[in-house]
Amino acid sequence: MPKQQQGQAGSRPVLTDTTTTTPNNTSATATTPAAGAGKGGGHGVEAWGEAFSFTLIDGKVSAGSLTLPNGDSVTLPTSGGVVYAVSGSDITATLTTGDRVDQLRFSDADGDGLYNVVASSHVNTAAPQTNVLGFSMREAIKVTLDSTAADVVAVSQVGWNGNERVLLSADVVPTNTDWSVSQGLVVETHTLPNGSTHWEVYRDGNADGVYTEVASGTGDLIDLVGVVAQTDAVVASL
Ligand SMILES: [Ca+2]
Ligand SMILES: [Ca+2]
Repeated sequence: MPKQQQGQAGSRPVLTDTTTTTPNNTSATATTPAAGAGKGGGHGVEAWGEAFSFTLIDGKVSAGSLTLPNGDSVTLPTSGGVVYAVSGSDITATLTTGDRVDQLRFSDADGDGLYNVVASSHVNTAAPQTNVLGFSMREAIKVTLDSTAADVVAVSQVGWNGNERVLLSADVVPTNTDWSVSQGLVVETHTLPNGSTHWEVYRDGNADGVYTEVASGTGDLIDLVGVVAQTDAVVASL
């Protein structure tokens, strides 16, 4: 496995998708958001390493930049809906649009003024999009919980056409994927060989046993109470 380091020019911050111009050396995957990007899809953000700088005035972010591997500097958006919050050595950038909330958390743990991305997330706050036949196109899984609803016993991925693929059962036990339940949500966590994590959160708002993906990200798991609140408005569609 090649190391995921500076060379991944195709990966850039999710938050720049809608608010900045595309860096001149991005590749075909440049606009791929963490959303539904598949296994490991969000790790590109972390792959930049300590490449982010911020200017703080009175404890607030007034400017930010990303230094590309070739030395060029890309200005990070500080308007257009992106909101920065500073907490200790962490800076969180949040972009809220009509159908999703994207967040990146930067950290400068060693205090050298350069930040890396330690977590990313996005929450789908709208009802799933449907295809021409009216079926949901959002990822959905059929989940069996144990008798106390405290643990996940079985999971299968269900397509709108009725196809099912077993992801977890007595016979199918993936070694790099953990399933858990919390706040009534089902959480799938993949751990890569390098120790980084990618997670997805599912909610069964209409209690039909099929959980719809409502959030995904990398690094520390998102606050699940917040995910519940952010998806309550469309709970019947999940
Ligand atoms: Ca640093
Ligand atoms: Ca459901």
